[in-house]
Amino acid sequence: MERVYLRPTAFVDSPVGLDEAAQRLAGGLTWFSAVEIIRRNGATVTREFVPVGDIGARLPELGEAGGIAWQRLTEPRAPLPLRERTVPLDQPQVMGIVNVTPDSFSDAGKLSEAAAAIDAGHAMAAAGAAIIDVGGESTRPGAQPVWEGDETERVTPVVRALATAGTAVSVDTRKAVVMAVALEAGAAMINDVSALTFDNRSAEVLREKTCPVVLMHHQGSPETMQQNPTYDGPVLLEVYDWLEARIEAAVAAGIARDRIVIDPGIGFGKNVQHNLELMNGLALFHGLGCPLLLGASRKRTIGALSNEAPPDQRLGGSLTLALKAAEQGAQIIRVHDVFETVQALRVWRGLRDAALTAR
Ligand code: 9MG
Repeated sequence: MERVYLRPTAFVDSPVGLDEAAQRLAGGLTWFSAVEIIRRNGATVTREFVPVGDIGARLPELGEAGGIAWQRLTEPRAPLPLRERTVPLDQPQVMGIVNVTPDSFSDAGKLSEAAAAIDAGHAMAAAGAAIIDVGGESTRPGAQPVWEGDETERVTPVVRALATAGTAVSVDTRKAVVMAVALEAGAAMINDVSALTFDNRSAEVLREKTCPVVLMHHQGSPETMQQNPTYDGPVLLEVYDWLEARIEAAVAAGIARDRIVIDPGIGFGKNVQHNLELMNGLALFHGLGCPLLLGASRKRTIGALSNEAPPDQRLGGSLTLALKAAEQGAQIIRVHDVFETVQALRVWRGLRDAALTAR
């Protein structure tokens, strides 16, 4: 059976003077003037570039799925409700990464790790992060799983302290127990890199709540995912279909679609070429109708393209990918270097505002 995908492309600085020739992407700060219509039938994939002004006439032949994708590409995303905060999604927002992973097993070590994580979270919020993502289990390639009791013990004090200070906190976990305890402690959002596939009790926990949840694409588990990842077809379409299926599964489990944030999962079961293809094609994912989160900060692809620079020397590449994501309408960008990313996005936004007003 043929599948149709619509990828917004040919981004323009401003729609002024273009009338119907440019469309605003998902109510954000970018406009696109062409669509790549991708058709996939088994192993056959065809691609065609169509000006936005001609899409209306082409919709009947694109079927119901094409019509729905077109509507989703162009309708604004609602602001993200995060307890007492509401984060607007008409511009890219920064999510700061706070890892609470121990290097000591003494009680003093645990306390100082929590204190350092809390300080880091406050500093990121002050630097302009709209959300702080707190994680107690590393999901890096090769990382070993952590017992849920340890993970809960690591993240809970950090979540409680940041939430009490009025910060919107997300919790990066694959485990239902950790989700439940963190939400009780004040977390406003769940970031599950397994997209609710790791723990079959997660959907049950989330069904009873109203918080947003990130469903991220991955292939394999952190221990093995980077051992020669392969895909049956174009990675962009494979990830799109997988995310669509996970959205449907979450909705069927009682999690409303408007609570779901999607993420293509850069580096999770992907080689460098896969990651770059996903970055180049990111705007496609708006066709799923959910806010789009992108996490590429300090990832290996950057090292691979810069003489194997270590993670702490990947700021330039991280900023490049953050801007690439913003350019394609990603609503949430997950980063380590909050101050620098916020600054980059503010300058990017200044450029866009100037393009809108200069005539
Ligand atoms: C926890 N974590 C590590 N990388 C990530 C990414 O790219 N996206 C999300 N949502 N979480 C991530």
